[in-house]
Amino acid sequence: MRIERLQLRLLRLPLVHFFETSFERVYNRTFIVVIVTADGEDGVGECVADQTPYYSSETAATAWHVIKDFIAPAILGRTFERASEIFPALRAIRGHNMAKAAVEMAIWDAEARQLGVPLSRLLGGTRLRIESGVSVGIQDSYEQLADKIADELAAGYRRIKIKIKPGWDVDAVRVVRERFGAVPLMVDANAAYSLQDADHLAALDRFDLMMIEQPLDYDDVHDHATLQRALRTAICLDESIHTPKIAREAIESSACRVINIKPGRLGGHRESIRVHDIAAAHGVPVWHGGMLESGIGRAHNIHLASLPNFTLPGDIAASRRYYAPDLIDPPIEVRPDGTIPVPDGPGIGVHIDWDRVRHATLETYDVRA
Ligand code: OSB
Ligand code: MG
Repeated sequence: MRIERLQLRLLRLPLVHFFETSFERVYNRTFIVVIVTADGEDGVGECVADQTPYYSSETAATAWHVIKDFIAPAILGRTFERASEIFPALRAIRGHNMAKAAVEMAIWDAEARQLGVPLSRLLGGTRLRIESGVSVGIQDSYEQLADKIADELAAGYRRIKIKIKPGWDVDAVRVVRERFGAVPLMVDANAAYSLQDADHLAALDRFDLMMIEQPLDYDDVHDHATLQRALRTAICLDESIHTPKIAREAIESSACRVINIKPGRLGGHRESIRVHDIAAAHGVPVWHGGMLESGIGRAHNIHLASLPNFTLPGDIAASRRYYAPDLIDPPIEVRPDGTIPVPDGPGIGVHIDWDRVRHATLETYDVRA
């Protein structure tokens, strides 16, 4: 595959409902869509870097800069046998996994389209549908939280994750348990606590949660191992796991019993598969996270989540929870049984509505070999 052309589009889309984590409340998403042309075939990827550096150090602006000034020159005009060669070819660029992932994933899409196969086949996926869960943000009141969860359960979702932060944690979980009983439930703290909160977090143990996601610092492994020894509830790491090496260290030091895989955080599909395989070899289950992607990124996620060790429901939900309309038509829908079928057309297998993409575009960049 000769990499012939790379296009960037900076888009802004309003969210259907605001989304609040321990670090911020957002009402819209500003993100980059990448289109790579290889041997005459276009592939599309979405960059999950946000406007703010609060989830990770990358932002849409840093990703734009790194793709334009470093990634594009490193791959344009070069020939690769497979998309799996892209991440290693970018080794000289340290970090910037979200920027790398957007380009790498577009090239996986292009390769799958050239071969005329669904992306899931190329990635090694084994399932035809994936199990879907939802991530419910911090709300204005516990009543609003309970109302949202009631809607999600009625739609069929197979597990509920609620965001927590100091002041919105044990009581929020209690409200959910009292109202909804033994539904599969977990919490995500997005790094809002420290080891000094260990006793407070242990108060969550009696609610029989599936796991607590990233309670401690965004780059921490060691303190999570200490905390895991003090908790009955399983720890899942998200932010901390940005390389396969750290995934191995986290598993071997028992800092977590579950891993959240997000290809944006890891640098794309290749590195995600490596983390998936390391976890599988250690008997550690993984699930697929989400970053409020449009249908483009969401479609990539669905294909990746079809690999065998994604044994827990992920944060991959229907388009209508995020964007109305989505950038893809038809949108992604969840079946009443809480599953999403893996698209079976070539590549990511969804139809992009380019008029909607153009309408949401703030800025473009286009470069050829
Ligand atoms: O920590 O998983 C997270 C969204 C933005 C940033 C970080 C996270 C999230 C989510 C939302 O939890 C998942 C989704 O529905 O896309
Ligand atoms: Mg998370």
